[in-house]
Amino acid sequence: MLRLKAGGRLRAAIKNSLPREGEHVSIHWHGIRVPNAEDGVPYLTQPPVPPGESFTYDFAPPDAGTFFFHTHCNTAEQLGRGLAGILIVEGDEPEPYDTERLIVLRDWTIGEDGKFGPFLTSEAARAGTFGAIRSCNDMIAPDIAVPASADVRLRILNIDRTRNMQLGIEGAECAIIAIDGMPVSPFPLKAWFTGPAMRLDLAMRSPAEGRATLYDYFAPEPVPLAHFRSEGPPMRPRAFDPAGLKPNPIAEPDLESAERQVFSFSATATGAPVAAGAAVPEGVPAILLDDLCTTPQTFWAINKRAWPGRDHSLLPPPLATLRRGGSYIFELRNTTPRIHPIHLHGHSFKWLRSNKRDLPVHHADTVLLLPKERAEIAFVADNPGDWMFHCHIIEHQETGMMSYIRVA
Ligand SMILES: [Cu+2]
Repeated sequence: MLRLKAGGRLRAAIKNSLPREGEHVSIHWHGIRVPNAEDGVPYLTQPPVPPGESFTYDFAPPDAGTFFFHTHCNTAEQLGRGLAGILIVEGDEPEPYDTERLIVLRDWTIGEDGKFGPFLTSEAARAGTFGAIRSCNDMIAPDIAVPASADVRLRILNIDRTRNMQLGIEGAECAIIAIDGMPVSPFPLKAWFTGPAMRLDLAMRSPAEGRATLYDYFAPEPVPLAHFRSEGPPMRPRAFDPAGLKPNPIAEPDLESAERQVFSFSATATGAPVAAGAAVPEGVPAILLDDLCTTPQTFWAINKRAWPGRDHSLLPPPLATLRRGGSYIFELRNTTPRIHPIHLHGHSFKWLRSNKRDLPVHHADTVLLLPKERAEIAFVADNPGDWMFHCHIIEHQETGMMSYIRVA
């Protein structure tokens, strides 16, 4: 975990010590509005870092909050094996909480033989490959000590490659205070649906005695992920009234003049790539691969274009080019029966509405699209460069549901 203060600068060198020949790496700073050259996407924003070589990132995060960083190369396997870290930017609390706990949720894909993998399976065509072992802070349902009757800030991160989680806490009062690191006016937590890469900051009033439990309800039976055990004398006798966090300097989109763009997230019918110009069989959606881009398997596409591949080489043209400083409304249409957490690099957007759910307006960098959902987000395209726009179920990303947006 890296912690720095808002306004501070991060200089971080990555050294590739991976043993496998050709296994290159990079670091993507998820949710941080970095300059494009620091965004850590091989071929798109930087050359990949081959074994034995180094690369130094240098930027000042403009926003406080809960973020993470991860490799953006061969992501299914590298993230699967654990190449990720947490980045906390401090400075958003007008008054400090009594204490804070980090809650990092993920699966581990480990077979009965005790070995990692496989990380990319035919499940890529469906929900993706789930790990056999679920963890919180690399432990199974740990017991986490907290002071009794205290206001505890929980920084919860879903850094799994595949798993969507409906998070809720039983045994304690909780309010959501930030989503994807971006503050919201506190509102009571009932349950909140998170996909891979999404974060949730909670204020929790710990119980006077006993314990509270964090559950994932998106399962046949609720799965306990962590327990919070109260210790010591009660700290706060008064009613729970959590303080909000300071807002981050996100530009406000002008919805009146915003240009609307529609993005359709779809599946291929056959799982086979269709080369550009090739005859498309009747009844099969035309998934056009860019000429240079070939892969054995393509299951997913954005606006009927697939850019598959584990290493992001063979760049297609951008999916869309936005005018720098312009306001945009993206309408995101999920035409599939699967859930897709759609992530845009370099920007924090505003959730506006959906045809399926009534969520409070909030900022985010990843939007969870439910099956057949149409959601609208808005933002100012104020960060110039080429920005990845992809599903964060990594197997969906690596089999086609990946593209990029140019801000010029
Ligand atoms: Cu997906």
